[in-house]
Amino acid sequence: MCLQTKMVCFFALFVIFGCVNKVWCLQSSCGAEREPVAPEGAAGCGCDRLQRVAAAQESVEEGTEPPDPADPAAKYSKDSNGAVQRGDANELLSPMVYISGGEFLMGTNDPGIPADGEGPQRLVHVDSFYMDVQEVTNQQFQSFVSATDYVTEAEKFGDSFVFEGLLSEQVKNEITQAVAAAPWWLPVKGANWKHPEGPDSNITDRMDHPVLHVSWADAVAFCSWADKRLPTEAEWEYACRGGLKDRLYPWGNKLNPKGQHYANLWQGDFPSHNSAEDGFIKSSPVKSFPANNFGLYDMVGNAWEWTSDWWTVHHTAEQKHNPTGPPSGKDKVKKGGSYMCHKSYCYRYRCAARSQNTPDSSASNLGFRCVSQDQR
Ligand SMILES: *[C@@H]1O[C@H](CO)[C@@H](O)[C@H](O)[C@H]1NC(C)=O
Ligand SMILES: [Ca+2]
Ligand SMILES: [Ca+2]
Repeated sequence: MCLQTKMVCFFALFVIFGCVNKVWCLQSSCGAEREPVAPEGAAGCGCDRLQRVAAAQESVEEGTEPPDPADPAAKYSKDSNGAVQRGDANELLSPMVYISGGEFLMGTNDPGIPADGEGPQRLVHVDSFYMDVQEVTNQQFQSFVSATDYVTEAEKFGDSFVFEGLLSEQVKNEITQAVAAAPWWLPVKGANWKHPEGPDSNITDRMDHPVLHVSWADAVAFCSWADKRLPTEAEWEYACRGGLKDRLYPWGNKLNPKGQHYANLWQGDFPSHNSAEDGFIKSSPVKSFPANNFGLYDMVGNAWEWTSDWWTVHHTAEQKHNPTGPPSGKDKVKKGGSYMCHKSYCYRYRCAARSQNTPDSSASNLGFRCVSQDQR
């Protein structure tokens, strides 16, 4: 029933690794029918409810290494891993732009999805920083892995979430346990950054696309290796807005100025029909759409982007200086929406929009970019 058009499902998705034979155990429930343009708390593109419940060590399948609990930032930082040659990789790292610090209005008093904690609007100051002009690409992540032998969490867990519409019939047929309330998200064995739609897929033709299926710790490890870090949510949003005040998108308030597409989103009906009017059914090469005023590409759309902040929906109008989010939490904040976002289900391709995932989550529409205090 959840597949019926114009029905938005509430669902919670718990992936429990402690089950017999590490079966994916899923609980879900559907809410009542809702107005599709006001999808508060909705699954959206299913973007926000995917989560792994961290595996207890003994429940991990035999022969599988449990995820490394060590701080990935410490393990892969330049200081602690001085033997790693970054010289060659340096040329492959993303160019960065200088983001001159200042004040901006963070969040919105006219939230598209109130349950996400988009408001209230508050005056925020961020110091200057540098930001990757693009999402981290497969090519760049490949150079990191080559230099460090890093293994992502999805590779350790042995699976990752893939949007059903991207899967081959063969892969789909092998998945016995679908997510009832979110049939478009499937846990696919062998899906990871090198195999975005499962073992029968690869990234050979996608080296300039954003790396996907990376957990928060994977993103932190990459940025540390590059001598960078993840942006705070405030830095990310300040950068997204590109100096424009209180606008919806990085380029203004109109989604398609002059009939042009400014981001890789979803056109058509989600999740059944993707017309790909913007040219792309799934991820696109980075920089396929115009940059904002700061020279940043794909801030909304293409891949969701991890930030360093823990998730909370409780904000005040109080002025803030370089906010870093709550000191702890369960989920990390991600920003910008993805190629799966459509207004009816995931109106989250706005600068003020936000969503969350547990740090060990990975999916076929979630990536990141890095920032740094100094020029890299
Ligand atoms: C990658 O996938 C394409 C089809 O998507 C296939 O033609 C090609 O052989 C694959 N390459 C490798 C190295 O597996
Ligand atoms: Ca698209
Ligand atoms: Ca993006």
